[in-house]
Amino acid sequence: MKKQQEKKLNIASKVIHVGNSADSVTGAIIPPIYQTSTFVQASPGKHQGYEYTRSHNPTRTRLEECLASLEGAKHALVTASGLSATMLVMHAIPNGSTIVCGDDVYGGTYRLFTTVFNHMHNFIFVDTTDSTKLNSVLKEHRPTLLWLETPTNPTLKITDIAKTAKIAHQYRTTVVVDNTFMSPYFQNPLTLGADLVMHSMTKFINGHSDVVGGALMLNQKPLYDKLWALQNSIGPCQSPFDSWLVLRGVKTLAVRMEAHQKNAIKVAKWLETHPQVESVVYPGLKSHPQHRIAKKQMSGFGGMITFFIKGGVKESKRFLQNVEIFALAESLGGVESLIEHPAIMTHASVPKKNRAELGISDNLIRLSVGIENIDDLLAGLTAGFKAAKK
Ligand code: P1T
Repeated sequence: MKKQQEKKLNIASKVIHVGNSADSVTGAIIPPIYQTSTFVQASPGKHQGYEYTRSHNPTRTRLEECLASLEGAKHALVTASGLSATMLVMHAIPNGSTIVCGDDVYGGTYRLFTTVFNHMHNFIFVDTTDSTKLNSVLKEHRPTLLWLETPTNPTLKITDIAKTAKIAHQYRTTVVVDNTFMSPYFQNPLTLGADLVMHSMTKFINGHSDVVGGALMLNQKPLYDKLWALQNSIGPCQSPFDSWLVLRGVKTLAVRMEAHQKNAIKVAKWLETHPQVESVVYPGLKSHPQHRIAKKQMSGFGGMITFFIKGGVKESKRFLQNVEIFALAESLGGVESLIEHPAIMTHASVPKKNRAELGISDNLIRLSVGIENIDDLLAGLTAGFKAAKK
């Protein structure tokens, strides 16, 4: 598809058509999986653009074309996991860089920064929703990078991307946004002023809980070239089959995100009135502290909900062991509803003291609301609440 034609498409059409043109050799409507490690050359150095799958693979190229278009980016790089995408960014900046990072990020990102890249860079964790505090930290440290996750995992705090990018750029700080929770369907950080977008494709982009993958989308060619060279040198590339599965999964991103959101709004409102619930955090609720910013920068509120059950770890565990339909598992963003306990599961690597400061308490439960029937979901949650009361 021509770039001009592609740009005019709505995202619901882009997910289906960009990177998905029919196979030029056979006419197959579905692109082939180039399940190959290497490519035959006519003479040394004379090839058709592909040499070795760690460097490039035609199936992955198609996915990269599609993903770049979804985030309105010139370039996309697909990686073996979300964390390996983050790793490439850490290697792309000079040794000894200062990175200011949101204080509530996915536990694995926190672990990567504080136990692996702490030997290479200096990390400062701040509440990025507090723009006055953030401004003074940026002014004092003039960091190379600002790492934002918005909404955050798991407390769903929202940072004003446009406002924050403007402040950060005054100090020549590159702004990265982990856009995993919203997916490119509900939020496009590059258009809001960010420099680099990172995704765990494992989640909403693929949407079917059968692939682990990551992606980086950006406009700056020199940074893209550096990231690609690092990927080629270090090796965290995605397999052709996994890229093909994501190309297939992403086609329904628009309908899935609408369905996730429709169910999540109903679940969040239902939880708000439930006698066994202390409080509910969902960007679409008026009670969310950054609901106004959410409405401004996101075109929807997504499928992630965090709530505090009345009681402590005992009630949480009884609820989680007895809830129906929702599967007790790490991860999110698949068509099936998932539920988990961040303090014990996804954020166990965040020190207890930090968890307490962030409000990741023993009665905090995170839901990834799937696209099943809403009545079945509410009945499944009711089973958990009944058991928690006993
Ligand atoms: O799992 P991986 O594809 O490597 O992506 C890591 C990652 C990065 N950023 C965010 C916001 C994430 O939520 C994740 C992975 N998160 C989970 C596995 C989870 O259950 O929260």
